[in-house]
Amino acid sequence: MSRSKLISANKIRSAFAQGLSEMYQREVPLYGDLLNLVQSVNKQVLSRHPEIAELIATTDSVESLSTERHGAIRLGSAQELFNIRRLFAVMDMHPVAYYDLSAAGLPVHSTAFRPITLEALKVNPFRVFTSLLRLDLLADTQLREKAQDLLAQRQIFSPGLMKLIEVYESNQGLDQAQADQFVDEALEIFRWHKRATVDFETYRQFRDTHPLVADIVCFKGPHLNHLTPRTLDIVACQQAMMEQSMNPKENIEGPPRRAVPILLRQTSFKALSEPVDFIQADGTLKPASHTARFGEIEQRGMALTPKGRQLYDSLLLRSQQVRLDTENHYPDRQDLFAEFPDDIHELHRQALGYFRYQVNTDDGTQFPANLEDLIATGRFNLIPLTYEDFLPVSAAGIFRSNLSQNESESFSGKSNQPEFERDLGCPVIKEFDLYWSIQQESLLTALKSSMLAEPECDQVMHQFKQLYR
Ligand code: OOG
Ligand code: NI
Repeated sequence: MSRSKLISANKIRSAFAQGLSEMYQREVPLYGDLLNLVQSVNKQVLSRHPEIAELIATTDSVESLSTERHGAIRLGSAQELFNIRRLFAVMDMHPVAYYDLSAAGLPVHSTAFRPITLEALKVNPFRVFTSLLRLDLLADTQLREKAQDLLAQRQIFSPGLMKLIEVYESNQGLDQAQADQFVDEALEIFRWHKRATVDFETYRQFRDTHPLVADIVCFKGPHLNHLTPRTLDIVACQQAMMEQSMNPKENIEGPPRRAVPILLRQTSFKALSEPVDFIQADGTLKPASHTARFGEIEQRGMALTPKGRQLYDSLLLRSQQVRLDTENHYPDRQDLFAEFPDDIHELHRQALGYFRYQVNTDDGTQFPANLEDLIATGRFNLIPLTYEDFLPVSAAGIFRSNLSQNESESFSGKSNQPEFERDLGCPVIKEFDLYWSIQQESLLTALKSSMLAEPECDQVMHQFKQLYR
């Protein structure tokens, strides 16, 4: 096959994300309303702050500002996880980070499939938060076996789709017709099925164990459970969701509002109760309902280093303590987070966040052979790297406010990354390594165009490595 006919993975990912968005808007009309709300808030922000549009254009495009940034599914078996990795690879989406949700009492562990280069992220950053059920955490052996049987019987990948994945793996690409068919068949995996694969009593047993277990094992496939567009003002969106009676969750997950936004802030409208038909032993259908699907929004800030993340986690823990002590759902976290530096230069000086260095060649002064001075003199501009991953505490908050009932069981297990990676078929990529490499690469490029001599460049690189280890 001639390579020129191959379609770029970025294009396939964009078509897939677009297809998912259209399908989900048809399936969950309230999600379409949320998209409109986000678009209109984003428009208002841009008209009030034209400088934001300029900033966005450096890492993203203003036209695709309000399109989806992520979605989420929950898988049932090792085989499903293994094949979904192969499927996402076709779209240049790779498993980054391991999230242990058992720490939050949920019987799943997760990763996110996402593009990993700045170029691919800029074209379309769409990613899928993907969880795998941990049957090993179910105490009831009979139920566990029943779940295993049900999951073994279902086939979420069509034979045609598996064929296309194999074609991709041997040719390192798909042509236009193959890519179109791939997107169509991949979308089927994420589709909602109104008819459950079990009778109501079986569903109820699983739901009583944990609503997540029922959501995963009682259906024909791992229906998409939410999509998430990007907002420029999450507080305004939360307010608008309230005004439009969209039933948003009570609080915004993640850090408070800051001058230099960090990590990820998220909120959602709560999951809807939707009609489902259960197939009874006598072959009749029993109409009932199931609660799983919702619509979410996100606002991303700067990626933090392990040191920055540690500081964030400790402040978050403290704010949760305050919330418990005062029984206040809305403690003023702005105060608590005051300890976290909120100035770009300070964040760099303390190596709390990741950046790109951008050379400023405008003025003719010397380039100092020192990283600090290069920044202080304005020869190097600091551009924060956007956080492209997820936050387990926030994810648990999102999961929890979207379950139909209070969990009847809390699953405490050990984190089991080795098992997850065995099921996945490869190790997950370490998110910190990705950010670090992007920063280092940008420093190399900046130094090359800096007119500094080679030993001086080496010295600056050494200083960077000392600072960011
Ligand atoms: C995934 C929840 C995690 C997020 O944005 O943190 C997530 C789920 O409910 O399956 O999507
Ligand atoms: Ni989400």
